[in-house]
Amino acid sequence: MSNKYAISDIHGCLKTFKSLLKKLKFNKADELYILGDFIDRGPDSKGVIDFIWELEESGHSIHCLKGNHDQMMLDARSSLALQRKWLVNGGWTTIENFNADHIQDIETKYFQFFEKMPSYLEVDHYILVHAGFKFDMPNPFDEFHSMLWQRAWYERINYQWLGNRIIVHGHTPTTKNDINDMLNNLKQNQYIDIDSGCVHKGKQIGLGYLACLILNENRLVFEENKDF
Ligand SMILES: [Mn+2]
Repeated sequence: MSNKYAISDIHGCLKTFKSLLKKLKFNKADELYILGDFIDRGPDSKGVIDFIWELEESGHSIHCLKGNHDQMMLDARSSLALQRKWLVNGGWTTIENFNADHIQDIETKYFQFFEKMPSYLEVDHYILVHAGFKFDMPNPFDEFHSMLWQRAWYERINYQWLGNRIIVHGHTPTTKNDINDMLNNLKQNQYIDIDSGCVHKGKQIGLGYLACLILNENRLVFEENKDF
């Protein structure tokens, strides 16, 4: 039995990520899709990336999409203003976690990991993306900024373009109850946000979970934050 799993917004919460994979019994026959925001705010961003590499080296299939935080870390190299933007949005924790004084101290392989990531993926009848789409484009797949940053796009979905596909995304922290509701309405609405605000534990009731959508079963599994 092999499964296709979608997870988003790990944000350096390595213990929770490991614990969720254990709960899922993630194995080499499965496919894991991670919808971006691997880093920032949580305690072990470096560890999350190293662990993904370890899993890949041992023969697991993992497909990674880029999130806005991953892009902010890439952009932080190009100007001081962009570096500041990243640092105040959780990048400080990441720099410290890498034991670095400056972004230049972080090994190139971590930047390359993000650089080669696509912004969306189509898997069966699912479209996987970090944030969302700009639906007034003739082809929403052409607009990269929205795929990393867009919020509140549900009202503007172009269902003619979408056809029978379902959009799975992260980016906007959403309570466990609201995510469960979205799963129940999946057939009509054709979208689901699987960012259960793992790193935002304690900020609002219903946040503080790492969620997984099992694509082949249309079933959700939640793991409570184990990192703090
Ligand atoms: Mn995020």
